[in-house]
Amino acid sequence: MQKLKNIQELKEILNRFVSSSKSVAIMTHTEPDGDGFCASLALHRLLRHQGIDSEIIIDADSQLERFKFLMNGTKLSIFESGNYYETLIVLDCNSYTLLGDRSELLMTARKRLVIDHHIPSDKELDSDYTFVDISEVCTGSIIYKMFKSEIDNLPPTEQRVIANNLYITLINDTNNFTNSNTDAKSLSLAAELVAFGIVPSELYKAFFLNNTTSQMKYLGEVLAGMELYNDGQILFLYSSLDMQKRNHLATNAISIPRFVQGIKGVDVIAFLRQDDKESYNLSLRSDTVDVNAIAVSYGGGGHRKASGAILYGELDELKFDLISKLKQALTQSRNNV
Ligand SMILES: [Mn+2]
Repeated sequence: MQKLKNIQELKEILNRFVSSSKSVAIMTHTEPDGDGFCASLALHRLLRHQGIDSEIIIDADSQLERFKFLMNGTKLSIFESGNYYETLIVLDCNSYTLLGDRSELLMTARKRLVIDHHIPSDKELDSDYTFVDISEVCTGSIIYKMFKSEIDNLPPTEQRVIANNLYITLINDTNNFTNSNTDAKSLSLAAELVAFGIVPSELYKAFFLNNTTSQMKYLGEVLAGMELYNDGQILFLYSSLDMQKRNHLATNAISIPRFVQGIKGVDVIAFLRQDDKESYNLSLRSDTVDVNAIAVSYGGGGHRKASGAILYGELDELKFDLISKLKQALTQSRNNV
């Protein structure tokens, strides 16, 4: 695997791969978010303008309802075992756990390229080329830098379609410019995208506020079960399969941690969501503790301040282990000050 050092190198490899391939597939992590999925939509569209047909490969159970207003007729391909693509581009993901069954496509593809901004784990994806820049605010920002001049030369309506997608990647990963990765660079990118004629207030409403009443009821149930540990420094939230069923929701219908960020006195947020009898999805958020390290200890990962993992086992044991790890991390971070 060769690591690409800059956007120029990345663009050269991408162009070489797509222009010499009979089939090109794009994919992102499971439970697609506004960054991975909308970066895929943008790349797919930009390639089409270069005369390259590509397919966005999703899992059969992907929840993509909230991205509908951004699709503009883009057809998605549902993964089937045995499918083959000559070129495979993986966005916003560099881990087998987060790729799930679609990892299989990496084994047969002839040209593989990974583009990501997460902290690399010790088990990175097997790829021919990898571009990882953890200083990038979102994967959409990397796509924008690669295709800036092409976007400038598109007709205004097309510019807006792509800018809408890229703006979502940005507000997803900055939590609408409230996370600590909000800085001059990310705001400049926002300004450049808005200059194409997109409307930030509409995109914010459509992407962040557009929850259904069932989703809000479910959120209420999860919030009502809030538990605090370590003198209120650790905020623990839990969602059972029953809560989702009662509210007729699919697993990742709403992002919960967003709603409890910034609570007074809280240093770490842990959200444990039951996905199966003995399988749980963990989301961690913190400004003081390196939650990537904790997620890595469970085979997951992400960013220093936001990360996740999948946990298997019995709830009480998992919870006890998690809270102990978080307490330890808090003690360590206090000692380092
Ligand atoms: Mn991202």
